[in-house]
Amino acid sequence: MVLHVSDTHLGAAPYGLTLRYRDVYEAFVEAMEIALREHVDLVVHTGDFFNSPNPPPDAYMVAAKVLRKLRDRDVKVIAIAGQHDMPKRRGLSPLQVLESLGLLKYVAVDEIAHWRIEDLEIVAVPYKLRDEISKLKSHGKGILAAHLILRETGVPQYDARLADLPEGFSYIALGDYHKHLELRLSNGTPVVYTGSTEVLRRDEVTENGRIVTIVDLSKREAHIQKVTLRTPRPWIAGRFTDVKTAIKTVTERAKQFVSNGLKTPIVYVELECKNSDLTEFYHVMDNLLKKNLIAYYKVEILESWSRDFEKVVLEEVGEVTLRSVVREVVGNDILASRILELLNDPSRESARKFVDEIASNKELKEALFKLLVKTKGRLPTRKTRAVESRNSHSFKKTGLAKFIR
Ligand SMILES: [Mn+2]
Repeated sequence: MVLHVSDTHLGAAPYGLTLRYRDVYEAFVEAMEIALREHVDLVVHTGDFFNSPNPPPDAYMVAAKVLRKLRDRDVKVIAIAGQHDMPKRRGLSPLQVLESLGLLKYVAVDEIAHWRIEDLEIVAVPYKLRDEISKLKSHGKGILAAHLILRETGVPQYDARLADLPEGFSYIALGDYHKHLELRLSNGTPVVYTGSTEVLRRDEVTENGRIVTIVDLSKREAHIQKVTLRTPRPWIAGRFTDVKTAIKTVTERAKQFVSNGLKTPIVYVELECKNSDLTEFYHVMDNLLKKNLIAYYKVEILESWSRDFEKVVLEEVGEVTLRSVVREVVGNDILASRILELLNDPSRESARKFVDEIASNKELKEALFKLLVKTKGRLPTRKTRAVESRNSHSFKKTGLAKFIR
């Protein structure tokens, strides 16, 4: 039996919160303890073990404690480097530190590794070598482990397509994509992103929580079983047009999580409402914090007046480019293109050329004079000001970030 775990990101502190820093460690520990509880022979970690190539000492301590336990029970652990636990320019990966301490035996960082562990053949492809994946082959019962993004995840910048993956393996374990996703090759081989053990960004929140995958390779076909972790902090995320509904939903769901013995949730809501309705919302959230029913809340306010305003402005302005804005403001095509040239190459030499040309060209001189009178030295016109206000007012973020230890 094999436990597939991924993207544990030890040392990460989502939102910069100490609470979340701890959550990341706790989820990792739970995932690894499942390996002991389920008596697996092998743990396959598909990358981003650490959140950075220079993890904090705490991250090493947490990893070492768990890995020692697994080693003592003769559970083998393979780890491949993702982009997070790989130095950007030079030096070792923290995985190699664990390797040199004898805490990890099977590590793939700079090369594609081929191991035979009992009757299993394992090929491990670190992030750095991800483009080589289509060339690989299995000669028996095998696992292919890699850290890369498949097009099938829906992530715009992908590394490979499902169809690029080689056939011949019994199970393909993937990391990098943080949501749990099960795919199959055309011959039926399971291709699994088991997902990260904690939520690092809001768009990683899933309905069914955080998952590790147990793979049974004793039969001809791999049998996979999902195990949901209990330590990851639950989320209440959503968009509401009505404060009363938002309050009701958050309160009910928070109580549910807590009475089920889970951690207090993170609340992240987008509200489309008037400013005046917010006092009540904040009041209730502060109360939930005080009663220890939620851990943290964040609210984004989308005011309805600003949305209408935004629509009008967009229709009026059309496509905005620097060129069109400058032309609009300056009111003279030749002067506009000279100014753009100067912006492109703001050297002393081009400035001198610009001044010389204006001094010798009556039309340009007049255009510049008109511009200075029109704007009294301030350049933006009504339209450009509107674009600026769209950026600075329409999506007003109210970050009342609070959390209780
Ligand atoms: Mn990751």
